[in-house]
Amino acid sequence: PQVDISADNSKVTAKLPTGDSVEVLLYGATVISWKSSGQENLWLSQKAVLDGSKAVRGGIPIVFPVFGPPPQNHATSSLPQHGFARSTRWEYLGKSTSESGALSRGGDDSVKLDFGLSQSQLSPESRKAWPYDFSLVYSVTLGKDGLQTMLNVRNEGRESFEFQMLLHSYFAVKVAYRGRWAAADGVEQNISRVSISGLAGTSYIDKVLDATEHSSSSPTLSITGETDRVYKSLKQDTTSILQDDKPHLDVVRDNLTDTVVWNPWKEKAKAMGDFAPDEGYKNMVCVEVGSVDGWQKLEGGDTFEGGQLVKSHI
Ligand code: TA6
Repeated sequence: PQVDISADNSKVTAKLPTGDSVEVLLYGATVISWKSSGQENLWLSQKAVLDGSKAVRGGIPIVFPVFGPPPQNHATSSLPQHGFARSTRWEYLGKSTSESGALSRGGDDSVKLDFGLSQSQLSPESRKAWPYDFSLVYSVTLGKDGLQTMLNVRNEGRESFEFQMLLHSYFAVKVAYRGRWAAADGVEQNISRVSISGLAGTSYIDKVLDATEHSSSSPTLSITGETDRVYKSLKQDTTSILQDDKPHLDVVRDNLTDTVVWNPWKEKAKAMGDFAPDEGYKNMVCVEVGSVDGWQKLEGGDTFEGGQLVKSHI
């Protein structure tokens, strides 16, 4: 495996002998690219701001310590939506690689990149807004199974705190055709051929329908309009993105119980200044694993770890 840090020290890139690669901005420890079998699996807005002045519109932003607009009368009340992790510069802590054995011809090469964020790296306003002594280690591992991203949260203080976390993954929607991304049959390659499975048998909060609670009975969810659902306490650990009813990406939760499915659709996409092209909502879907229903409580000195393994079927 090969690991490079950009000349301006803003981005770390890792590449495997297979050609698979991952790119991580130190800003927000935001994964902005994950390529496997020569294809980009993540969606990144053409107007995504990548200079560290605003959370990235695309890739995998990290949501911590609060998901969504923070509640009133809570320790997170004065934090911005989705917390500070995605809009603070993390430290690159280093890499660990495993070389494949001569016989496996690169089959089990893998590379793990570690990033750190602790209270001392926060802006004064973030530290004031959420005055807890914490440290995060975010591990991004690229291997033959896919991309694993794990967040380790540690309470470095004596006072307990509560938090939510979520990986706000923007996945690219295309239809593979004999290994190539093409308009296989002239039909537009987009969200109309996508469905999401693995969400049945639980309840979800529908934020498009005024955050009302619904039961989720159908085995798959098609995206036919603005979609913003928080599926809670899912029993099984995998949410899959199907294209033409065939599994394309599996998003496997690790020690997390909730999955959010989001597509802004036409109007909301147009209304976001950093969302481009306007039609881009047809080529992306967010499947976001997290612990966002209620709060995780962490006692002083304790740690929590949760994340995802994303596997591509291409
Ligand atoms: O994950 C879905 C969501 O909470 C939506 O409600 C929408 O707000 C989206 O996140 C994007 O939020 P952002 O703060 O990145 O514009």
